[in-house]
Parts: sequence; C-alpha cells; structure tokens
Amino acid sequence: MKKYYLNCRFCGNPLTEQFADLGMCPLANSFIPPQNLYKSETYYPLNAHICSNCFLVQLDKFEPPENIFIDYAYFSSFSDEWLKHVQEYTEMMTSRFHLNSESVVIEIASNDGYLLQYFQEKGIPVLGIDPAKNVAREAEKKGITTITKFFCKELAEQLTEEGKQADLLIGNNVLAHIPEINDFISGMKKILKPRGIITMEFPHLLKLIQENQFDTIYHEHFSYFSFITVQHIFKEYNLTVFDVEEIPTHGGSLRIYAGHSEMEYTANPNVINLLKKEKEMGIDNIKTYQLFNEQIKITKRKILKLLINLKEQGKKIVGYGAPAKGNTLLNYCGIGTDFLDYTVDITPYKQGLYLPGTRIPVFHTEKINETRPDYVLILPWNHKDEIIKRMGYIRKWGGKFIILIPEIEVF
Ligand code: JHZ
Repeated sequence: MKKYYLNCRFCGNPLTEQFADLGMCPLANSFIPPQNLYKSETYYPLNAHICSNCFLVQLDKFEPPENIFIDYAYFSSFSDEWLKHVQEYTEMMTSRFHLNSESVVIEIASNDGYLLQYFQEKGIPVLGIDPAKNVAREAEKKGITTITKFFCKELAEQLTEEGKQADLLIGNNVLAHIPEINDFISGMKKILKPRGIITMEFPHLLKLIQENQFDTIYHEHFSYFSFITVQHIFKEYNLTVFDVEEIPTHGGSLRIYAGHSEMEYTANPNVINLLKKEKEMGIDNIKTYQLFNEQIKITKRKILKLLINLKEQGKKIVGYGAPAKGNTLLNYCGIGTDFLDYTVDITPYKQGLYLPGTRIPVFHTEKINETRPDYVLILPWNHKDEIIKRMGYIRKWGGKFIILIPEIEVF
C-alpha cells in the first residue's frame, strides 16, 4: 500500500518514523457533561512521529487550537507545590535580571494568573496573554490584565507597535501546545526588548523516554522537545539559549533562558553539559526513539495484569485526579468503570463531568472518604507527594495507593 507522510512542522522533512502509537483517543480535556453521555465522541489517531532530521517529536494537528483552548479545564493554581515553584522563580528572576517598577513582564499562557500575581505583588508591571476566556477571568479577578488571544507573530507585532515589549518574556508549559512553532518563536523574537530575557519551561523529552511517561502524549501537546531540538529552533530565529536548568516539575522539565543573539550571549556550562548528556543518551539518534513504542506495549500489559488481579480478588479501586495525561493512559489501556468505579479531582470545573472516552465519573475528593475504596490509583503521578499528603487518611481503613508511571508501585 502507498504510504502517506506528514511533514515536520519545524523543518518540513517528511515524517517517516513513528515514535508512539497510542491508538485512537478523544481529546484529553474534552470532559463530558451528563447531558451528553448518550452522544458519540470524536476519536483521533494518537500517533507521535519523530523527525529524523531535527528530532522534533510531534503529532498531527487534528483540531485547531481554537477548539481546544478557548474553554479550558486546566487551572494552574490548584497545586500548592506549583504555586511555591513559581513564587521561588519570581524571586530568582527579579534579582538575577534586576527587575523593578520600570520593567515589563509578559507571560504567554498566563492561565489564571498563578505566576504573574507574584510579580504584581512586587510592583513590577505585568501583562498576561491566554486564549482561555474562562481561565483568564480568574486572572482578571486578581487584577492581572490579560489579553484573551492566541500568541502569534501578528499579535506580537501589534503589541510592539503599541509600545508593549518585554524585559522578561515567560512561557511555561506552552511550547508543546503550539502547532505553528515557526510563527510563535518569531513572535517571541519580535516582542522581546533588545536586552530582554525569555524563560520557558517544558517537559523534557529525555525524561519522557527514560521514565516511560507515554501518558503525557495527547492531542493538545502537538510537539515534544529535547534540549538539542529547542536550541536549534531558537537559533533559527536569532535567539541564543544561554542557560538551562533541569527541574523536577511535571515529571522532569527544562527551564531555558534565551536572549537576542545580537547581544552575543555566551552559553554557560549548563548548556554545554546538557547537550553532552543528551548526545550520550542518544537523543540525536533515531534508534533511541524507535524502541519507545515497544516499551509502551509492555507497560500496558503490566498495568492490566495488576488491575485484573485486584479485581479478581474483589477489590474496590478508584482513581484520584482527572489530569489530561490520565485520559491517555485510561483510553490506551482500555480502563473504564469495569476497573475504576470513579475518580475525583479538586478542580470544581471537572467535578460532575465524565472522563472523555472511558466515561468514568469525576467527583469531589470527599467521595473517597465516603466510599472507602481498597485502592486509590493516582493518575497525576507528578503530584504524588502532594496528593499522598492530602489523602494519607485512606490508611485508616487499610487503603493503598497505586502509581503506574514511571514504574508500577502499590503502597
Ligand atoms: P496535571 C497539564 O497536564 C496541563 P495534566 C497542560 N496540558 C500541560 O501542558 C501539562 O500539564 C504540562 C488535580 N489535583 O498537573 C488537578 C487534585 O485533584 O498532572 C488537576 O486536574 N488534587 C497545560 O492535566 C490534576 O490533578 C491535588 O492535590 O496532565 C493534575 O493535573 C493535585 C495536586 C492535583 O496535569
């Protein structure tokens, strides 16, 4: 049969190599209201490709961002750990880059103002940009001016003409969400003051591979980045990545620092060391990626074995959390209410809805105390410490936690 190939969204190379085939799946954040339970859902191939030229891992764009992000289920302020993380970041950036009341901090994908609130408290002028109107409303309540649009080159040009350019331009967990990566990065170049600094955080592809985080692959994450690839993309737009940190958030992320190449930044040793580490781990070798698909299938069989065993012993299992990544895992493994009676989530927006595909109901966290299950499967494994602290009381009735990624653990 004749094969049809997509082209790499960054370099245009035909995408002949597969990274992960997770079957067919609905959009990860398309939670279902009760009145739609008897309606059909749209499923899309969840098939990640690797570009053999620039090593960008990517999914096809099945739905435009407008259909995913305008009414969004994810509110960044739900996690105390995450708030602590960005508060510390604010302190560090303010002193490292000498920010003050004359500076401008712009955040792309500013969500509910979880981060900008800390700069604002310091009297540093801020501007948020986020297309999700329901989420941005929360930021506005905190007094954070938010432009409810997608960031792109055109918006950057418009803001620059209005005299709005950034001394510090932030983008956390947004890079993966951008289908038009070339337009986006050239917009960042445009809106940055001559001596301005960009910082971006994003999950590290190396960690995804090493720690089996296949569930972080879902349609709203159009691309997955190694440091080598990100550096290459930035260079193409005359932006120099001069520093990088490996940070533990979302299972292992990178925080990169970049500025205009015209300013002649010299890369700090962290940059050199991480490039070396990625090369040693085979990030620039197509074979590294080709092995991942097999690893996923093995994981699926192990997960199902555990759950089948527990159900055959008559155990009651429920979920904790309704993260986007949980929906990849549950749909790929075929885990529905036959295994998990329900799940819970602290986000009020998600309570009372059903998970896409599996149609597992999402309740308030109190439901666990009321029903006393034998096992609680923590779907957002990246927040496990915080969740175990909150839910430690399940031990009272002999309840146990289950974690599936990076390794199966029952404790
Ligand atoms: P969490 C997110 O993915 C969203 P998700 C996004 N798509 C992205 O890019 C990646 O991160 C990087 C709940 N919870 O963070 C809240 C509790 O109920 O793993 C959330 O619904 N109790 C932008 O959605 C979910 O879990 C708690 O104590 O996979 C966590 O979602 C805590 C801590 C969380 O991200």
